[in-house]
Order: sequence, then C-alpha cells, then structure tokens
Amino acid sequence: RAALPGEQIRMRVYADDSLTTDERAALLQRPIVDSQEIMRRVQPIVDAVRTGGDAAVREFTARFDNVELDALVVRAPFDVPTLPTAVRAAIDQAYANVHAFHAAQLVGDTHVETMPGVMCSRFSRAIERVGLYVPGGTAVLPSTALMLGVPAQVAGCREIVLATPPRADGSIVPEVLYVAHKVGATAIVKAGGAQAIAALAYGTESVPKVDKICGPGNQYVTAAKMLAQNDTAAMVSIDMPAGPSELLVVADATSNPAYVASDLLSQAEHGPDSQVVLLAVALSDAQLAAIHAEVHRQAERLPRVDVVRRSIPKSFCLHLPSLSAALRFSNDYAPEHLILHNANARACLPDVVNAGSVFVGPYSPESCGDYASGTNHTLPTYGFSRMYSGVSSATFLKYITAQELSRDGLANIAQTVMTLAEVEELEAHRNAVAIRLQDM
Ligand code: HSO
Ligand code: ZN
Repeated sequence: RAALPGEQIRMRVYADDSLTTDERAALLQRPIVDSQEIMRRVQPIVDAVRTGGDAAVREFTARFDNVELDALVVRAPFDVPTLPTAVRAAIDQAYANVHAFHAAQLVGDTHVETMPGVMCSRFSRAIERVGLYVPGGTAVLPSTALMLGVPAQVAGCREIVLATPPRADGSIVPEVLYVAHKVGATAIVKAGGAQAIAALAYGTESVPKVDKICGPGNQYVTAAKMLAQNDTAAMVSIDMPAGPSELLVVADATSNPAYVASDLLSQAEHGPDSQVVLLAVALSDAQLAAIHAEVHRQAERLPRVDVVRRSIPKSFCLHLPSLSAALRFSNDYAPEHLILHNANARACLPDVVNAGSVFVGPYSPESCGDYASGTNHTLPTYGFSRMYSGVSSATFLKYITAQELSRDGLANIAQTVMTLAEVEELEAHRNAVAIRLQDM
C-alpha cells in the first residue's frame, strides 16, 4: 500500500537468517505481469497501423495523446532550437563522454589462419536502418535519445529514425530535437506507444520501415516490440525485453546513510512500479534507522514525492550477515543497476555475475550513468541481466564471417571435410571437395 501524506515513507525490512526458502524466492521475483492480456490489447493497434498506415497512427495519437498532428514525420536537417547555454553545454559534455566510451567498443576485424592455407575472418557491418524509441510519459527523456542515438551513430547506421510522443501542441521536445541533430538522426516520428513501434516495424506512407527497434518503454511499447519481432512479415528485431527500472544497493557500516538514501530515491522517483532493493550487510539497528530516516527526510522534499510514496513501500531492505551473502543475493536477483556502497567496493567486481551496470563506491551515483559518464542507461531489467547486455555499439552491428582457402589449404582440410560428409551421408558435400582434389 502507498504511504499517505504525513506517514513515514519506508521500505519493508527482512532478515536473511529468518527467511524460508520460499520467502527468499519471493523477494527475488519481480511483480508478475499478465503479458497475454497486454498482448491482446496491443495486437489490434499493431494490426491497425500495419493495414491503415499514417491515418491509423494519427488516429491513435489523437485518441491516446490528445494531439492532432500536422506532419507525422520530420526529416533531417532539423530546425534545431536554441537551448539555454547550460543545457546545451550539459548535452554536449554527455554526448562527448558517451561517444568516447561507445567508440572504444568498436573492435577490429578478426583474421585467423586455422590451418595452413585456410584463412577465416570476421568483420562487422552496421544494421542499415534502426528505429530508436524515446519515451515521453511523466518525464521528458533527451538522455534516452542520447543513449540510443550515440551507439547507432558510432556503429554507422545509414538511417536512424527516432520515434517520440509529441508535446500537447504537436511539437517535439527541444532537447530531444537537439540530440537527434547531434547523433545524425535522419527522421523523427512524432508518435509514441504501440502505434509508434508498429509504424517503425512495418513502415507507413511517411514512416520509414526499420530493421531493428531499440529503446525502453511501458508495457504496451514492450508488447508491440515483441509482437513485431515475432511477425516474420515485419522482419524486424529488438534490443531486449524490458520491464520497470530497478536498483539494488549494497551497504555496510562504512556507507553514508544520506548517499544510500539518495540513490534509492533516484530510482524510486522513476515510477510507482520502480523496484528498489537495499542489502544491509551487518548493519546495527541505529545504522539502519539512519537510512530509513534519510529516505523519509529526502523523499518529503521531492517534487515527485507522490511517486515515491507508492514505490518505496513496495521496495525492501534485506539484512544479511556478510558481503558474500549479499553478492549471492544480488547475483540471484540480477538487477538492472547495482550500486556497491560497501568498503573495498572495487574488489567485489570479480564476484558480480549478473547485473546490467555496476556503480562502484560512494562517489558513483546511478545518476551519473543515467546521464553523462559514458556508460549506457538502456539496460536489461526484470532479471534479464542474466542473459542480456545493455545497449552498446554492438547492438547496432552484426558480424559477417568469410573464408578463403588456397589450393594447398583445400588439400590440407579435404580429408576432414570428406569424412564428416560421409558420416552425415551428404554425398554432394563430399563431392564438392573431391571434384577439386582430382585436379590437384
Ligand atoms: N534510470 C533510467 C534512465 C534514466 N534516468 C533516464 C533518468 N533519465 C533507466 O536506466
Ligand atoms: Zn534514472
């Protein structure tokens, strides 16, 4: 239940040594979403856009966003707005850092001579046309345009199409427009929700069809991405499944309660369904009370206190006897963001197995990664950090392999290939080698 105004804004508290196996498993679970029901509601929207094109997108935008659009798509070069100097400088700095980190992720081609005369190679190519979804909702998110646009630009995508819900007057958020310009976006679609995803997946009269769709969004956006990916007629892929944003913090007796609380709240203010977990390693009652007090004190001063009143009471604090027990729980939870507030935080990194992005030590708040340090903030949630990576330059690349065998190379490998072809009883395969061998 949400905290009422005036009531203490407080996380639930559990102690690891008194949890049953089932209780521990329940704490590791994310809230269950009825994805079938959401798919049932989203499928008709996707179908309508696939068959109805621009008119359908306009109709949904009028119905859901209350906006009557003039032009649905704006193409580059954009009319770049003049931003306040400080905002422009901040975007420029963030762009430079994110660009530097993502450019460094480009690895060169691979060439390996596996046997004498057998040359294998691998090289990357940018996915040609990509769609980047920048959510609107309760906050404007130019940082998401940056986190998707920079890696697409670094990878060298030919067409970068941004989709974002328009403001009430039908215009694009100026900061998003500025970022779109910086990352070399080729078009901006003024639409959000499932209708925007469907337009990117299938293309419409004015919306260019793309090959891959990336970016966070609500459950409808996520459902539309999944539906499009499953439809071979769309021939489109997506970055990753997504759920509400989440944070796990490890704190010990050396941690600053005010810093810990500030990090928990920065995540909690995203939305009522944000997931926040605090792992308290051998904290005294007084130390834990100090964190609770800070959470409440700082929360009451936030403009988004109403969001926090709903998200914090759903969050929990778990008492654990040791750092190793905390890291075990964290790996089992597989958080999107992990902040290590404990002593010798850096020494824990080798033990982190599942996490989207790690923030090491007291001076590395998640906010820095959300906006400007260089790492990407589009990360796997809902436990998917077990098998997915966050968005990176590789998200916008694919890899092609090649081989060239010399005459000697073919002679060297011939017997191996012919024997395996015999095992599989694929005579044409064997013959493709044998026919050449005869001439040698
Ligand atoms: N923490 C969010 C990203 C974000 N924060 C955007 C602020 N703006 C999900 O990683
Ligand atoms: Zn954030």
